[in-house]
Amino acid sequence: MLKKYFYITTPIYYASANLHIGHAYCETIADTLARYERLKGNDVFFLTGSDEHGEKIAKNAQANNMSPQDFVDKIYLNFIQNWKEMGISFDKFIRTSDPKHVECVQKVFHKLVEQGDIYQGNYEGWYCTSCESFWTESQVGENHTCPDCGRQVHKEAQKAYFLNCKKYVPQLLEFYKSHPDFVPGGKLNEMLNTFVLPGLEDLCITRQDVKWGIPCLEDPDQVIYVWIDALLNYISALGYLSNDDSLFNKYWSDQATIVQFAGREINRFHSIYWPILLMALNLRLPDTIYIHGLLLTRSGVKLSKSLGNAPSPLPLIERYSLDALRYYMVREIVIGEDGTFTPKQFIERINSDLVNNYGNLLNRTLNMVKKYFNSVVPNYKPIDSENINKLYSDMFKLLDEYQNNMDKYNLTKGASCCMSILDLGNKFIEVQAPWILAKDPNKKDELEQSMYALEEVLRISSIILQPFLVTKAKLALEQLNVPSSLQTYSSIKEIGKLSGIKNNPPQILFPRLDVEIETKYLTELIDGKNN
Ligand code: ME8
Repeated sequence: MLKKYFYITTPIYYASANLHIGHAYCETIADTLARYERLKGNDVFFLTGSDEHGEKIAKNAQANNMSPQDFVDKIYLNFIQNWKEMGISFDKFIRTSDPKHVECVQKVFHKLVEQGDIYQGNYEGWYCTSCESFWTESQVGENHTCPDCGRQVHKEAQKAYFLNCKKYVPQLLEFYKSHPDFVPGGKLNEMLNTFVLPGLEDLCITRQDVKWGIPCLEDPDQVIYVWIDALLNYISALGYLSNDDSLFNKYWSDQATIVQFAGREINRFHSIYWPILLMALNLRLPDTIYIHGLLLTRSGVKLSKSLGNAPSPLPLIERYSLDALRYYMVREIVIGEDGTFTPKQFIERINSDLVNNYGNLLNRTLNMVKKYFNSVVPNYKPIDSENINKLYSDMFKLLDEYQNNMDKYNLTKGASCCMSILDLGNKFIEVQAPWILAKDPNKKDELEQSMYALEEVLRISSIILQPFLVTKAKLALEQLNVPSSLQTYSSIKEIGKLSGIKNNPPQILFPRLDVEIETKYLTELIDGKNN
């Protein structure tokens, strides 16, 4: 298979508080894709980081009696720790207070001033301090509230620099038209209808009274708007405009597939201003900006650090395992849509998919192979058995379906295809009833090939479950004792090579959860945070 280059990014997280399960969701889906592409043998560069400037962060630092830099240095360590515990396999963590990033942003600013895309003017408008966003009269409506967070906005007037967005609207519209999958799932329409088609305003990209930000070298009174600073992380992280731009040339090139994830509340910045910035810099645009949904409380409010209603993922990992939490997020929360972390659903999903479907199939298969064949996988040979042949052909169909879905970033359906393959295995056991075959010497071949087929079902499903179950799928492959050459994606359809392998002793992958006890525990944990 031809190796492809993938550049996958998550938004960078505001360094203002502890991470919560909403952030963990965003990071998990991007990480799942990164692991899937690596599994396929592709060359992936996966970026995440922290957004460390702006008024909000300066205020938080002050409230903690710290300098902004000391404050973000501490938060950054906390982020790294959290992502390690979540199994996030990033290749680089970018910080916007990194001098290399600062230099890149200043160079971009200068370049755009030189070429006339940034100009000086006066800004008067409605400002939301919490979102650090300016809004127009029509956007704030009669009640003067922020369209993003609903908080009260106030009027601000100041000398400022503007990005000439209007100039790029025709090019932007042309790009949207010729790249219908740029922002998939119909997520572009709202942006088009609300912001672009009514007449996009030029964006105010400096702030006069904010001190904690990247200084604007053209004007010592100003700092660069936090969103311009933040968006540029995606290319500064690769060394754009630096002495070493080798990563940039590799991953921001036409040979790479660029996939960027962002939550729906920051869609506007990613699908409008980010492309405009790239167009102004004469750089290629990403292949896909994937706008994901948000985790909400049961009363429909966004889980958010500023509202203080969001639990940390860490106690959930400690009690239920990393894989259980990651799997639930990808499988249960339909990608692209909003979702709610629901205790009972969580427990039931883990029990039905991971304990019953996966863990049980593994356990039953290993025990039967132990009982009938002393744990040695029988030799493979094709036989004329309708059930066995159907099992293989149904499994191959699902494997193609898995790949089609994963290639379109439909991770929820990808996970569900893995479960359907395991379902096939479980139903096959019921239909074949190996315990009956074992009593009939004429059915020796059928018994051997049934056990052989189950070993393949488990090998194949464990390989493709790895992007979701980052530790347990590997453990299953170890219990099966699959050689590493047969754990690869390229070997996935190579049926027949497990003959003679001795399975290792079975061990429980996922312990069964008591629905009542665990639902109560989780409800208390979440209700402590949630209303
Ligand atoms: O937006 N459910 O930072 P952030 C799902 N720094 N995803 C959620 C969520 C929830 N309840 N709450 C937050 C920022 N997120 C900027 C980004 S990028 C150049 C700058 C997601 O810390 C949110 O949608 O508020 C976003 O994608 C990410 O977490 C970071 O949010």
